[in-house]
Amino acid sequence: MKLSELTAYKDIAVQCHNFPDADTIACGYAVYKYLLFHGINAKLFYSGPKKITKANMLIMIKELDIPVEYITELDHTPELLVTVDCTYGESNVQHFDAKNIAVIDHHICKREMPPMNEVRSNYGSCSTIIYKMLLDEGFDIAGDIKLSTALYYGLYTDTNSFSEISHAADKDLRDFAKFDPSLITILKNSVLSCEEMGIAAEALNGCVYLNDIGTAIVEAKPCDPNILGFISDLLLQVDTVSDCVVFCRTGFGYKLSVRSCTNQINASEFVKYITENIGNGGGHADKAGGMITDSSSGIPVPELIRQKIISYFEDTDIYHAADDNHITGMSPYIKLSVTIGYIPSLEIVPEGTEILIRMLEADTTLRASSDTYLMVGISGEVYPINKNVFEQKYVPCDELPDMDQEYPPAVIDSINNIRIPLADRIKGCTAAGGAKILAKQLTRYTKVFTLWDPEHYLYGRPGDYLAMSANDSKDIYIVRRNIFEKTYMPAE
Ligand SMILES: [Mn+2]
Repeated sequence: MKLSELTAYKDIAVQCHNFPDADTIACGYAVYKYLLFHGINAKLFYSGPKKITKANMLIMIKELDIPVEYITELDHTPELLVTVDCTYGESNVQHFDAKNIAVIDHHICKREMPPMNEVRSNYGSCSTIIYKMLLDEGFDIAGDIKLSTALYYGLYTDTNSFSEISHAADKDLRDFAKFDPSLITILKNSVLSCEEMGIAAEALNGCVYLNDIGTAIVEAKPCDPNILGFISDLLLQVDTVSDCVVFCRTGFGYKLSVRSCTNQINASEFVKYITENIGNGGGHADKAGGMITDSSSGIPVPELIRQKIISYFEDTDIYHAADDNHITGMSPYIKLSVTIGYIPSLEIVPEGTEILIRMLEADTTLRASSDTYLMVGISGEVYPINKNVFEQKYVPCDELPDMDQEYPPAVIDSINNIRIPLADRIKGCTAAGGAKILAKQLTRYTKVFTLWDPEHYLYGRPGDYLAMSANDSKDIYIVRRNIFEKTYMPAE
């Protein structure tokens, strides 16, 4: 959906979820401002059993002049009702009749959606979705410090002070919003109430320590999600705890905060495992967060979380490449010659400029030089390559690579702080095919600590491939299923 589709209507109401948080209020404000810019005076509101009382929310609304109203009924049925950071019909959104519905949300929802919807469940905040939708309309938030501050704070609070950010689009909002720093400082320091500190204390008293696997589990009473991050950061400092999962019920289901201080467990992938098919999650190797929004299995969610934590340890095979791994059942495959992308770094920025490469899952930095080329793989992953190595391994071609990208890669010029999309600059090249490997499809979750990076593991899910160099049985690694199937074929 595009935001401009909303402007076909003139009588519009924008609804935030019940018990509003900063993200839903920021999103409502952004849609309100966008519509106002197009001459439409929308009604911005929230409903539910209770008016906002939290200090940070009251300050945000007052200082940013957000015209949000608390209502229990609408005086007429609007032509269009837009729900932001929530989905029409869900239990955390008070029901109002409307002639047409639009939904903008980042929570996974299995309900049937109205035709007008924009749901990106792997974004850390709904504010990020609206930020990107506004950019797509050429509506630059940089000129509106109040709106920028609102969206920035919406992302900040939904990602546990940015520590649980995973998506590249979230990083764009974090890095490019021109916010009001003194207001953000005030908001950051008025987020918890004395009651919530009591909830933290009570939750810590109820902590379950699974000493054989080094995991601590805590269920807190419903509270501000910031409390979860606070508890999990504290728990990780316990000598016997190497990872922890802290969660509480919210209006949407359950919110989780996960931490790890061991290289055996990547917190982001751990929370993705726990929430797989019932919610969403992500973040970094050490800090991550998630939501469980579907509790239709019949098992109470706290019990489900405990079961998933146990099965995560039981269902995973671990290989250390340096050990002798007697892997059986592998078959020979041949590498195909496929078209991928490349760009000489000097075609993006002048010599010597430090650039940050932003792709879906990670940022990397490098300095532009005549020797440095960027390669763009079939999943949109970007990595640097030395010009000489490039010329030995690849041949430029006229064809352009066929890439399906959820986040088209961009580089950020660190000196000027500008974002440069790469899509139009990518050229095609082909690698010589014919290399042989051995591989087998995984039936279990698998971690591989490779020879070249024993500190971090590669993670494979059932369906992905475990691969081994044909002439070195210690050179083992994981290839994701979609990449494997595009780049290898069974050898005769
Ligand atoms: Mn949100």
